[in-house]
Parts: sequence; structure tokens; C-alpha cells
Amino acid sequence: RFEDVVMAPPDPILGVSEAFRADTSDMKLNLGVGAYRTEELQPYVLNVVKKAEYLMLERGENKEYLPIEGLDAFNKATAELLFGADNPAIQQGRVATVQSLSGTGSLRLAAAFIQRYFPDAKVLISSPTWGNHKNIFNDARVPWSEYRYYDPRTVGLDFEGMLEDVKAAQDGSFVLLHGCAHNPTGIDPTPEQWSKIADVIEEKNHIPFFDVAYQGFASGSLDEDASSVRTFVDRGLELFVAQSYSKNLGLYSERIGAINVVCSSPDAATRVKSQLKRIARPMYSNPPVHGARIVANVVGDPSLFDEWKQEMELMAGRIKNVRQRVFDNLSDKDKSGKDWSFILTQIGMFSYTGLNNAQSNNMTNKWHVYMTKDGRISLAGLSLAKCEYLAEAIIDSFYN
Ligand code: PLP
Ligand code: TYF
Repeated sequence: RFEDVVMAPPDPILGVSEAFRADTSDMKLNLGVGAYRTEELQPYVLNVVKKAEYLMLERGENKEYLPIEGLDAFNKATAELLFGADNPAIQQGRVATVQSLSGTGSLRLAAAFIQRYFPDAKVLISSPTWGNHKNIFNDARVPWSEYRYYDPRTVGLDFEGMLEDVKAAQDGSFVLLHGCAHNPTGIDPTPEQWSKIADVIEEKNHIPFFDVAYQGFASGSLDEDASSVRTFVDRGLELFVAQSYSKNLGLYSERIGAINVVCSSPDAATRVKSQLKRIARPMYSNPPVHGARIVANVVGDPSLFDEWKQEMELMAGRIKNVRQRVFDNLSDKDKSGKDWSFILTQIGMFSYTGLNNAQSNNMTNKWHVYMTKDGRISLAGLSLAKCEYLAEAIIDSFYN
């Protein structure tokens, strides 16, 4: 009976937005969800997206079903954007790409694939990680465990701990890695550290599983943000990459992304793709076309592509300015001599402030600053004008 259904807990990230909406204070700030806002704190639709949508109307595109694997032009464009068009893995036809329901849906599809074909394998995820990762593997019935990643003492990467844990895991585990702009910490390995991580993964016959939700958004450069993934592909490893266009093209609600599986032969890629389609068919049958056409139009048109890169640099640049301003204000106001420079070394949309649960609650209850309880704030939801207020709130919460 439905009467017996118990209430589900609110999502730790999306629940923050619900609480924000209920607050009537003028001072309120929503730094919970990672969504880009303009300096006026309004959502932003990229100009290239509007242009791509005009193109669709002009061409009189229809609304027929896509094939299970999605739009061909999108799948080609998305794989080339990620790996580089001249990448041998693409040239040799060793990449299986399936359009799916943004980053989340792509991760979920890969998780279902792991559950079927690697029933004894475990997934290793970073501690901490994006909250939804655990939900995704739990729902797909894929066992997971954590590897050390964040070191609160240095507010940096626990690189030795990470390598030890990856080494200690059973051979042939899947290692979930954030391609760039680690969520929630904003701390990424250096290129040298990526190489060492790849050494250990190769030694252990592990399979890398990249989650790329911020390509172009972290550094402002699409190629630079994909370099971690390309390092692993260059070594000839088989791997997964889930991609999302929520942030870098601002297509949050279009649910556009892909799962890419780099295989060791074109034949294996064909078989893997056939199985991914088999999983997608009874789950959602086929993906939505609108976002796929936007991506294909933007990437496929040299002038739109250039314009996209400029708009991405603009977004990434605004976040970097906000980051700098938060640091300046904190350093200014904090008379204790505490070093806040970790804020400047973190990259991407977020800053991991080091505020604990109680301090994060103070931010919300006293200052109307909405954020996740792990101390993460989305700088993309902040304006330069509000940085001083935020710094005051952080200092008050940190020391009281
Ligand atoms: N993975 C990470 C690490 C993320 O931060 C996000 C979004 O915030 C996603 C995946 C997926 O988002 P979406 O499903 O909107 O593509
Ligand atoms: O802010 C974050 O980390 C994300 C944002 O369907 C998000 O959780 C929100 C909704 C969604 C996927 C990602």
C-alpha cells in the first residue's frame, strides 16, 4: 500500500536550493548548487546556444526519435572534443560513444554495464566526492569503497594516501577520477601526479573511469582540461569517460552528455556499444535530441566553436575574479594571520572552505548563506559585490 511509503530525505545538494527558496531575507545567497550565474546573479544562456537554436529552426529540424545511441553528429563531436580529433583511439575506431542523459545518466549507464560485465569488481571513489556518485553505484548495485584524496591538514591532495589506497585495492578495480576541477574540493593532481596515478592503475590492471563534468570550465581551455584523460588514453589503457554539457555550455536542463568507452580494438568497441544500447533501451529507450543538436551545431561550426570558447573563458574568468576577491576580503578581515591562499589554488566552480558542519549551519542560519554541509561553496553563484559579505560570514562562522 502507498500508505506505507516513508518520506525520503532531501538531497544534500538540491535540498539546499529548496531551503534557499523558502528564505525571505534580502541578504540570502545560494552557494549550494554548482550553477553559473552572471554578476547580477541571474542564470545565463550562452549566445552560441541561442544561435545554435536559431539554426535548428531555420533548418526545420523534426522531432523524430533518435536511435538508442543518440545523434551521430553529437557522438562524433563529443568524442573528438574530449580525446582530440587526431587521437589514434578515435582514428582506429576504438571508442564506443553513446549519448546519454547528461553526466549523471552517463555514469549510471556505465555503472549498469559494470554490474553486468564485471560482477566481482569494485569501484574506488575519492574521499570526498560528488554526493551523487555513491547514490549512482548503490542504485546500480555496484560495490564501492573510498580512496584518500583530501588532506585537511594541508587543505590539499593526499597524494601518497591516494596511491597507497589505489595500490591496496583488488586488481581490476574501476577507479573513478574527476577529469578536472574535482568536486567538491577544487583540488586536482598535477600532470606529474596524473602520470604516477596512471603508473599504479596500469600496474594493478585497474580500469580508469573518468567523470568529466567541467571540460573547458576549469582552466578556460578545452584541451587543457582534457589532458588528464588523454594521458591515460595515450598509454593505450581501456577506460570509461562520462561527459556532461551542463556547465560548459550551460545546458543543465537539456540533459546532454555521453559515455565513452575506449577499447583495445574496434571490434570490442562495437560489442561494448551494442551492450550499452541494450541497457539504455529498457531504461529510457533513447535520449533527447535538443541538446545534442545544440552541441553538434556549436562544435561543427568553426565560428560558433570559437565564440563558445570565448564565452567559456568569460565564465571561467568571472569565477576566477570572484575567487580572488573572496581571498582578498578574507585575508583583509582575518586578523589571526591564517593563510587563506588554498582558496586561490583550488580550481573550478567551487571552493572547499574547510568549514565544518556546525560552521556551515551558522553560515546559513545567521548569514543566510546557503551551502552544502561539507563546507563547499559555489563561487559561480557569487558576485564580486557580495564577496565582502561572504568573507564576513566565513570569518564569523570560522572563529565562533
Ligand atoms: N559529475 C560531477 C563531478 C558533477 O559535479 C556533476 C554536476 O554537478 C555531474 C557529474 C553531472 O551533472 P549533470 O548530470 O547535470 O551532467
Ligand atoms: O552542485 C552540484 O554538485 C550538482 C549539481 O541533476 C547538479 O549536484 C544538480 C542537479 C543535477 C545534477 C547536478
